[in-house]
Parts: sequence; structure tokens; C-alpha cells
Amino acid sequence: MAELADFRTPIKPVWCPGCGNFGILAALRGGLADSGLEPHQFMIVSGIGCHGAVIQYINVNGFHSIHGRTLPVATGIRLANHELKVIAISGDGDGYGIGMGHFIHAMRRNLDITYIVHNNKMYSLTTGQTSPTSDKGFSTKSTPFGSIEIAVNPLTLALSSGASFIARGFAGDPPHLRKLITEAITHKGFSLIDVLQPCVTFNKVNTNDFYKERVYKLEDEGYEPVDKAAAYERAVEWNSRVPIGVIYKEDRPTYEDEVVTIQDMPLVKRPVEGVDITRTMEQFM
Ligand SMILES: Cc1ncc(C[n+]2csc(CCOP(=O)(O)OP(=O)(O)O)c2C)c(N)n1
Repeated sequence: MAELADFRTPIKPVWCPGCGNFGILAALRGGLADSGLEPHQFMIVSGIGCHGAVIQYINVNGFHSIHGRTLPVATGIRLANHELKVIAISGDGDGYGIGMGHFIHAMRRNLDITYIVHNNKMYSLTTGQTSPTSDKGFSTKSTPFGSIEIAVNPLTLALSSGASFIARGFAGDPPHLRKLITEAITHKGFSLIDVLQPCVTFNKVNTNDFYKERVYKLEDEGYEPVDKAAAYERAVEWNSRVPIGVIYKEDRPTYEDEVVTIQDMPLVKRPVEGVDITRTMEQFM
């Protein structure tokens, strides 16, 4: 069985010292190891942003996609070979900004994909502009007088779009996030983990201390993630208390379950000998 060390690469992360991405990377490696699968069984797709480099630091199959397109790439991979465990990784700008349409459609399809979003509530790779999760009034170099837009709530959006596993993690608590990641990988269906990720360089409001003072674990309160109405109540909580843990979970058929042409075997395993593509090729000549 694969061990934690099998998921490491010799490449050293280039993130800023103290970046929340280090905690997420440690949790992700641990979550992959705990799932009981081998490195070659995973495919990780990352997007554009500071988080995007993550695939270089994990020893599994990887694809660095373009801005906002992690989910369509992950969808294609999953439908071509649904024996692969597919994990898509985005930043909040990548996933909830340019990738927003894909996010909603992937959830309503309930593809069996794990989606981890490094949510630092701003664009960091491009040196600190507002993102869709920046709070109203948040001041950045693109909004020096404070953002005048309200923030997107990824959790309520996921609840209304049909994601079948919805959780929030915190980069400052890697052991807890590790468990969430293993649970999400094991879940059959679309799983979202929105991860609170302090950006030590550009976000001076949502710092590690900001979260440490506020986060509480849903499971510590005996919360059961089965009731959608109760999940909405927790999902909108963003004041002196901020919940982390599994907010909602349900079992329903995945997209792959309902695509009849891949029921007997993955598309990549279909024999291609005897398939004549001459007529199709002629149309492109
Ligand atoms: C189509 C496209 N638009 C814009 C950019 C520029 N760009 C690169 S990274 C980035 C922001 C990334 O922010 P986020 O997804 O929140 O990730 P973070 O860097 O905060 O981890 C932007 C706007 C790009 N590379 N491609």
C-alpha cells in the first residue's frame, strides 16, 4: 500500500513563507495516502494562480490547465477514464470567477470529482486584486476605496446547485483538512471542499489569527450534515464564528452512473481496431 512518502516529489514549493498553501499541500498528500489508493490511480488538475503549482509537489498524474478551466478538463478526463480518481484544484479567482459557470454545471451533473478550492479571498498570483469571495468593503490595489460588490458564498451556491458533498476546511488545521479530503475522495459524487487559506502577503484581514479566533468544528457540536435547511444556516454563518467540517452530504446517482456508453468499460479501454475513421478524416482534409 502506498505511504505518505510515495506522494512527495523532490521539487521545493515556491510559495511565500507562511502561505496557507503549505498546510493544504500537507493535508492533500495525507488525504491521498489515507484513501488507500496508489499514486497512479489519481489524476490532479490544477488551474492558474498560486495554488496551480501544487501538481508539481505531488507524485500523481497531473495536468496544469488554463485559468478557470480545471473542471471542464477534469470532466473530460473522468469521462474518458472513470477508473481514475480525479481531483480538481482551483483558487477562488480561478474557480469562482472565470470558472464559475463550469462550477455550477459540474455540481448539478454530480460528476464523481473532488474539487478543492484554495480560498484566500483575493487574487494573489497577480499581486492582490479582489476576487468573487472578497468581502464588501475589502480594500485592495484594484479597489483602494473598498470593494462595492457583495461576496459570492461558495457553500450556499453548492447547496443550491446540487453538489452531493459540501465541506469547508482551514489551511491552519491540516489534520482536520486531511480527514475532509479523504472523506471527499471516498464520497461517490461531486465533492466541494472550500478551504480558508490565509494569504500572508496580500490579505491583511483574513489572517491565520483571524481564522484561529473564529473557526469551530461542526462535528464538535454533534452536527449531522444531512439536512439541507440546517446546512444553509451553517453555510451563511460568517461572524464571530465560522464553521469548518462537512456541511452537507447526500447519496444520489453520479453522472457516470447514467452515461450508458461507459457502463461496461471506460472509454479508454474500448478496442479501436476495426474502427474506420476514414470518412471522418476526409471531412477535415
Ligand atoms: C484567461 C486569463 N485571465 C487572467 C489571467 C491572469 N491571472 C493569472 S493568475 C490570476 C489570479 C488567480 O487568483 P486565484 O485563482 O484566486 O489564485 P491565487 O493566486 O490567489 O491562488 C489571474 C487573474 C490569466 N492567466 N488567464
